[in-house]
Amino acid sequence: MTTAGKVIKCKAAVLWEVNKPFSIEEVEVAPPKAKEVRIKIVATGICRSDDHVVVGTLPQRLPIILGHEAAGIVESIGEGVTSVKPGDKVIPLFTPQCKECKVCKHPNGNTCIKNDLTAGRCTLQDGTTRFTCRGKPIHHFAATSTFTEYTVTDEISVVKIDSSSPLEKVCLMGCGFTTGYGSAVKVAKVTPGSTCVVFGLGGVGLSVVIGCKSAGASRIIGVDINKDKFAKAKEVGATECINPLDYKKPIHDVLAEMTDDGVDFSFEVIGRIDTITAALLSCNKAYGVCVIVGVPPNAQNVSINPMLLLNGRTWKGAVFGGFKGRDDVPKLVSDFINKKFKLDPLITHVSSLDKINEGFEMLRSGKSIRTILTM
Ligand code: COD
Ligand code: ZN
Repeated sequence: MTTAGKVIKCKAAVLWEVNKPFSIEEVEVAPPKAKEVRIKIVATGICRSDDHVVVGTLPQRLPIILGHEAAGIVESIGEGVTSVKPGDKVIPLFTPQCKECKVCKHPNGNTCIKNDLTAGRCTLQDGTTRFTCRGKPIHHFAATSTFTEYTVTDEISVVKIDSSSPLEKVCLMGCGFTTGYGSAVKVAKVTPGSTCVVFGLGGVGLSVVIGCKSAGASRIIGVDINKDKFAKAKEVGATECINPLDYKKPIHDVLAEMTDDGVDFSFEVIGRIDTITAALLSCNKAYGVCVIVGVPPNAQNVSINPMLLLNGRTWKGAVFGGFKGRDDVPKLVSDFINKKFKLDPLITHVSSLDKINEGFEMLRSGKSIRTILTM
């Protein structure tokens, strides 16, 4: 029996209030309107940014269905949708690609003006939601909302991927992997033989390490205050790892000594003011490139002496690894299928949507890299 055109009742994890656990609810998912796509979510990862909403440091409109790192299968499409069809394997995109705005038309821009991360409307493009629970409309997160068996996205926020893709792995291409890997290969443009330092060895930081390695860096130094992250970092390509808590000196001084005056490429993948400054100071003052991947909660400001840049350093930042979602994600998925890199080391836990709260606890305690929830 076809579900197209009908409301689908399914299970979803709803966040009703900040600092409260998710509640597993039956939700109603309305059919897609014009230029929208309804997707059966197969697998979704838990990312730190979802937790930022739970703890209130990334304010969103509540109640909401979070989740933005997923893969699924198109269930039905609205009028005028041409890029995907029912049965296609897809990845929802928290950074859309409308292909019409000034940013999309620029070869180097990827933050499409239609993204909801900065707009914060927590709806689809038409300003309304497709979720209802207990008679109330439920908001969308970053136009993706993947902690649910079915979701609806705008066509600009979804991309078709290879039909042979293992969805329970390539879901990581929806955020963590792409964000980290692209920060190294596309944003920093890491060069063969270079020295890199990565601050923060969570799922995104490890993906930066994978990117540095695949770009041919000869030395990749991982920095984390949790030494339990070091084994995994070395498994994916870090040549050495250091813990700032083991040193009396500032960590950028330690790195300067280790690397004869600073690395070629440094990455901040934590989202803290102090480590953003340390990462900038860790790259060589004449030619170093520092990329900010993490964002400090509540829009805190960083203050620096302009002299830090005057000698020639480059300071950059990007979301989603600088990649254009609809153009680049299918290519990354193909690279994965062709064994250019592995995703398995990033997946430490596999669980079900019902166990979402345990999955978040695991992230908060530092025990997991990525927990994948399967539906
Ligand atoms: N010094 C060194 N390491 C530290 C410190 C510190 N002071 N504090 C924490 N760490 C380590 C932790 O032990 C942990 O290993 C790592 O830093 C952080 O990892 P996770 O698992 O918490 O986070 P990730 O890898 O899932 O995500 C990190 C981001 C920085 C990408 C994320 O939190 C963020 O800031 N996102 C906003 C930017 C963005 O691109 N958003 C779009 C959707 S995600
Ligand atoms: Zn994320």
